[in-house]
Amino acid sequence: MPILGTSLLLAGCGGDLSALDPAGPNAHNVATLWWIMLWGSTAIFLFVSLILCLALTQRGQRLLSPRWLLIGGGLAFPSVVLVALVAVSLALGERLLVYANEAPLRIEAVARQWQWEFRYGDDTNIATLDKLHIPAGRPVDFAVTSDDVIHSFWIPRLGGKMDAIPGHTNTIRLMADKPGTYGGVCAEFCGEGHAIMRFSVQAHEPNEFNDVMQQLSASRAERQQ
Ligand SMILES: [Cu+2]
Repeated sequence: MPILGTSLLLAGCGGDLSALDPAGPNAHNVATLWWIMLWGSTAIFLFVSLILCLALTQRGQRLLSPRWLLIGGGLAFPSVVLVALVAVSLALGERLLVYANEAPLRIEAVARQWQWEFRYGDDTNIATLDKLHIPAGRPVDFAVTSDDVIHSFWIPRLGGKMDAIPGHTNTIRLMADKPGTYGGVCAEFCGEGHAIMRFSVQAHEPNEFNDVMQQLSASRAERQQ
């Protein structure tokens, strides 16, 4: 029954904003750490519950001396758990910078109340609003900044968040494993329109991505005429 309950609960963890449904290497590392922490904390909770049950049912009998309870439960146990957790998170954190054969693409992500503007490459004038196009299988360096207040750039299925700070540029490298549509949000409260400050991400096959860039460039040139 608990397993069925857990499965039903986790069935609600899908969707295009779910960090538990990773679609890129960064997000895989984040999700792995999340699962390790979930199962680790479950094991600790069950262990402590067992000790509590023993204490309540075996009244009058001393299973461990207070000295050993303090050293084992107060020092050794948390030290082992915390050192293991730090080691795993450092190892996973080291793998957050994705390397691939191809050089990363650079896209500027500019936040403002309450929309996202994406500017592609240094030498193009191509920009899109609330719709981000990326090539699948190639790392992308997002140069994240803001025009007004602090926002936060987050594509949960591709990786962690990055603050968008006015007058400052932060860079985060993300990659989509395969073509698809993913959701993006502002993850920092930024005013009354914060809840609707969403964008969609379309990851294309590399050739298709180049076609989209050419189409955007052509329609921009047309508009300027
Ligand atoms: Cu916001």
